[in-house]
Amino acid sequence: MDALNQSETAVQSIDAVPYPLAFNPVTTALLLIDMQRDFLEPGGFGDMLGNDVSLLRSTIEPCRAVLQAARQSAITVIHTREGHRPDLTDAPPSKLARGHLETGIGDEGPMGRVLVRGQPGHEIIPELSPTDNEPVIDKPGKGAFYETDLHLILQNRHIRTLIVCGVTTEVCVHTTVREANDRGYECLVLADCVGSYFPEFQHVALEMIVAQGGIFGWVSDSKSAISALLNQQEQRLSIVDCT
Ligand code: C5J
Repeated sequence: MDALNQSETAVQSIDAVPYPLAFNPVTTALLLIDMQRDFLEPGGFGDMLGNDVSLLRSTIEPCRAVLQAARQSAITVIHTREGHRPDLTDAPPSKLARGHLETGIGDEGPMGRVLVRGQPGHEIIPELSPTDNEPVIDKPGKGAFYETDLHLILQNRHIRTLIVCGVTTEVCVHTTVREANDRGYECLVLADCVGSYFPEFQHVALEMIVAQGGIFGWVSDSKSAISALLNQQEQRLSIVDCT
């Protein structure tokens, strides 16, 4: 048996609610959703809407630690960004009009045009910058599967399990987890790696995922995920050493 085939049999388990999740690192990806300056930094879109960005910024350090463990264990890492073409032709008029905002999508703000691709605010925060081999999915909607090639990329890599981090919990994380669930993926959401501007939404959104035996997936935390990822990596290395 070669190292890859052996690693394919190396199913691991992550402590989670409602019960431990079995995963195979070869068919698992870390999905980091919309960790963009527009949502997380002072002067970004979220801040301009009057939100307290510190509630989202508390996810940065746990996300950074999980990203590091994912890179170390060589699992697939994928980032997403919510945003639009500069001419806004991919933004539904309803999305542009909603909220009657003084500074809305496409308007000039302190970090350039709000949620427009190529603008400073649209970038992923420097703490979690993607590397060249980590696909970045530009999505026009809340869900990462809507009008993107995410499903194709995951299928090409035989991915079945998604470890999900990002913002915001009840909007783009939830929409993506629901989309993924309907497409047959198993989703593990890390509670300290997802953030909401509304503490009550954070709590309820996580409860909704695990209700009824895990109707949309599993919830765990960064510590458990890191421990499972690094543990499987050690085991794979020891198998390779023995060959
Ligand atoms: C929002 C997102 N909240 N990434 N986007 O508009 O959750």
